[in-house]
Amino acid sequence: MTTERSLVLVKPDGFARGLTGEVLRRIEAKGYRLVALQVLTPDLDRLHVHYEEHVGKPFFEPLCEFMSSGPVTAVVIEGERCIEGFRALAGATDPTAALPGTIRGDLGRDWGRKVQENIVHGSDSPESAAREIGIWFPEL
Ligand code: D4T
Repeated sequence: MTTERSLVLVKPDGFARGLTGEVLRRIEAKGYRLVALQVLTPDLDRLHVHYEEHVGKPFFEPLCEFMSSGPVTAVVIEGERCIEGFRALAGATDPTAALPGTIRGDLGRDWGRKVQENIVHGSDSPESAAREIGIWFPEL
């Protein structure tokens, strides 16, 4: 079986712009299932753990500040190869370079800030997904 779960975040920019429904629509239209969903404003402690691979990089603190600046929607999705599939739906990290047809390519842009505001996060491997789901949904 290749059924997987992935942790998706609609980041504060996507939430504030009213794009949560559009992101969820694309996930469901692709055929993935929603397993859990929560709206919350994450604190810095949680974000420091979530983004621990980026500790020490110049965008780490701006990234954590941005991510704690307002509500996000945290979602666990499920489906065969959904980790890779959601990354394809999301598009490249840089929303200017992200291809049209992707979430970031269609809906994102560069706003000239210290950190890329790129609407969504998606886990990048089964190991990351398991770790991140534990951070955001410890009850699962
Ligand atoms: P996330 O983790 O948010 O899904 O994004 P990616 O997997 O596409 O990108 P990432 O982990 O490499 O980066 C996390 C987050 O930091 C921002 N960022 C990244 C940035 O502002 N400048 C940079 O140079 C990089 C690499 C964007 C996403």
